[in-house]
Amino acid sequence: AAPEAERELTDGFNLIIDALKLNGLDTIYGVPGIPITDFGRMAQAAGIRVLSFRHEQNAGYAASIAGFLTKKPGICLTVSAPGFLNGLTALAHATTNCFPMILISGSSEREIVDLQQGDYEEMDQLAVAKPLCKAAFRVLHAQDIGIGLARAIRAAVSGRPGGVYLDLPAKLFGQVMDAEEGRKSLVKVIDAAPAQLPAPDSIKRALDVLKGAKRPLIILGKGAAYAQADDEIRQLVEKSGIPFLPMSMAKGLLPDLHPQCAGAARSTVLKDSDVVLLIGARLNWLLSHGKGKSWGDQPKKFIQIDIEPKEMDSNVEIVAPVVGDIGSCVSALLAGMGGAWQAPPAEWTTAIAKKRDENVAKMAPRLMNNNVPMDYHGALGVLRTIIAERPDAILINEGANTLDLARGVIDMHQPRKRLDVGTWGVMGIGMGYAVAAAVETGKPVLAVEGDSAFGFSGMEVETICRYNLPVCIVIFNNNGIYRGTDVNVAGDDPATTVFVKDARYDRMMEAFGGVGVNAISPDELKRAVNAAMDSGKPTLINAVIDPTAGSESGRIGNLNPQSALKKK
Ligand code: OXT
Ligand code: ADP
Ligand code: MG
Repeated sequence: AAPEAERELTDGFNLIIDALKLNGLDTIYGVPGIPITDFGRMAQAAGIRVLSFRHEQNAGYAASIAGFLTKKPGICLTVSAPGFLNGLTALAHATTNCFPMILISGSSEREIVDLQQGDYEEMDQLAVAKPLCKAAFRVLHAQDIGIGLARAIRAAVSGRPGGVYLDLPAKLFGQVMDAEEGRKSLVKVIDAAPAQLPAPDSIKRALDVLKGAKRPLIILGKGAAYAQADDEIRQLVEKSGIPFLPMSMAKGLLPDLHPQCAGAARSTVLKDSDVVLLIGARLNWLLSHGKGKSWGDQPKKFIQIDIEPKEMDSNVEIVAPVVGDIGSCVSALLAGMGGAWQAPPAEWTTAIAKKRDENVAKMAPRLMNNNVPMDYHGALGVLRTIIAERPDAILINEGANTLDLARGVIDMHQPRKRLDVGTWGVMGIGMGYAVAAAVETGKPVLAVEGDSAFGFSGMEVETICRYNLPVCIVIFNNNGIYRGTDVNVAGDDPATTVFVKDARYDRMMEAFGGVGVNAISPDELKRAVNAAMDSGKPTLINAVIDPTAGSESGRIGNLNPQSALKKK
C-alpha cells in the first residue's frame, strides 16, 4: 500500500458532488450560507447548475416543480435551522402534490444539538422534517454519502413520488477519506422508479365495469401528467370514446379543444356520469370527495388508477381499484379492450357537447371586451390567444380570481404546460416555478399572477433578471385580495384585504434591469406580452384590473366558514 502522505484523498464536499452527478442530478436550487457556501461554489465549478435564490421557500418550490416536470427529484439546498424551515414548506408541498424532491440542508453539530447546548442555528432538523415528508435521512460519515443519496433518490421517485429530507451535518463536508474507497462507495441508482404492473384481475374488473357504463367519464389528474404516458392515455381516451375531464394541471395532456374534452361541462359530467375512471387524480376537496351535491343523486361507480394502494376507498368505495404505474395500467387496459370497443351512447356525448357549447358561447363575448380598466375576462381573452399561438410556452398561474378564471379561459394544448397552486391552493409558488420551468425546459414562461399571490415570492424577480430567464410575469393588479374595494369601518388602518392603491409593480422589474410595462387595456396587454415572448427578456407587466371585478375567494367562496351568529 502507498504511504499515507501519497494516497489520493477525497472529502465530503466532493463525494456529495460526485454522487449527485453520477445520478444525473445536475441542477440545484438554493440559498448559500454556513455550512454550505463552499459546497455551492464547488458544485458550480464541477459543472452542476446552482441557482441562487433570495428565499429558500422559492428555491424549494422551484425544486418541487422541477421534479414534476422531469420525473427526477428536484434538489433544494439550504443552510441550517431558519433556512431549513424556509425550505420545509416547499418540501411538504412537494409531498402533498406527489412531486419528487430532495431538500438537502446543512445542519449543526450533533453532539451540541442533542445536548441542546445552543449551537449556531441549532435545531433537530431530522425530527422536524420527518412528519412532513415521505422519508428523512441523515449522513454522518463520508463513506455513507453514496448510500444516503441513493436512498433519498429512491424514496423520492419510487411508488407515489414525494419529498425527501437529507440532513448533512457541517462536519461531514470536511471529512476526508481515500479517494478510491470514496469512488467505490458511490451508488448509481438503477431503475429508480420501477414499473409497477397492475394485477391482470384488476384490469379485467375495471373493463367489466367500464363496459356496463351508460354515461362514462374519465378524470385526468396531475399524476397522469406526471407519468409522461401521454400516448397511451390519448389512445385510451380516443379508443374508448369516453369524455374526459382534466384537473387543473392535467389540462393539455389531451388538448382542451379535443372533441371529447368535457372541461367546459364540468358540473354536468360530475352530476350525470354513472361510471368514473380516475387516472392519477385523488377524490379530495378538488373533487368534492366524490360525493354530495356536485356529484348529483345518480348512483356512481368509481374505477381508480393510482400507484398508491392506500388511495383506494379514501373517500368513497372504489369498485375497481387498479394499482400500478399509470403507463403500465393504461397499456394493460388498452390491451384488454381488444380490437373493437363500443363507444358510449350518443345521448350522453351529445348532452355533454350541448352543455359545453352553451358555456363556451356564454363566455366568448366576454373575452372580446376592450374595457378600461380591464376586467378579468377582457385581460384573459388576450392571454388565451397568446397561449394558443405559442402552445409550447409554460403557463404559471396563482391567485384567487386570477387563478380560477384563467383556468377556465386559457385553453392548454400540450401536456405539462400549466403549473399552478396544486393540492393546497398555496400562494407563493409563482416565481420559484417560473425559474425552474425556464431552466428545466428552455421554453418561454408566462406567469399570470394575482397581485397578492405575486407578493409571496416577488423578490425573486431579481433572480429572474440575474439569470436572464425568458419569463414574462403578468400581474393582475386589482389592488388587493379578491377585490381592492374593502373598507375598514372601525379605524384608520386599511381593510385587511386591500393594498396600496394603483401600485406600479412594473417598476420593481426595472430596478433589476428587466422590462417593466404598465398596461391598462387588453390591447396594451397583448402588445406587451407578445413583445416579451418574442424578445425572451425578463418582463413584468402591471395589468390594471377593475378593483370591483373579483369575487370573494374566486370559485371557492363556499369554503369560507359561516357562523349562525354572524350579523346580517
Ligand atoms: O359546468 P359549470 O356550468 O359549472 O361551469 C364550469 C365549467 O364547466 C366552465 N368552464 C368553461 N366555460 C366556458 N369555456 C371554457 N373553456 C370553460 N372551462 C370551464 O366554467 C365553470 C368553472 O369551471 P372550473 O373552474 O373547471 O370548475 P370549478 O367549479 O371552479 O372547479 C372546482 C375546483 C375546486 C376544482 C376549482 O375551483 C379549483 O381548482 N380551485 C382551486 C382554487 C384554489 O386553489 N384557490 C387558491 C386558494 S384561494 C385562498 O386561499 C387565497 N389566499 C389565502 C392564502 C393561500 N392560499 N396561501 C397562502 C400561503 N396564504 C394565504 C390568498 C392570500 S387566494 C389569496 C390571494 C388572492 O388575491 P390575488 O390578488 O392573488 O388574486 P385575485 O383574486 O385575482 O385578487
Ligand atoms: P389532481 O390534483 O390533479 O386531481 P392529485 O394530486 O390529487 O391530482 O392526484 C395525483 C395522484 O396520482 C396521486 O394519488 C398519486 O399517487 C398518483 N400518481 C402519481 N404518479 C403516478 C404514476 N406514475 N402512476 C400512477 N399514479 C401516480
Ligand atoms: Mg388581487
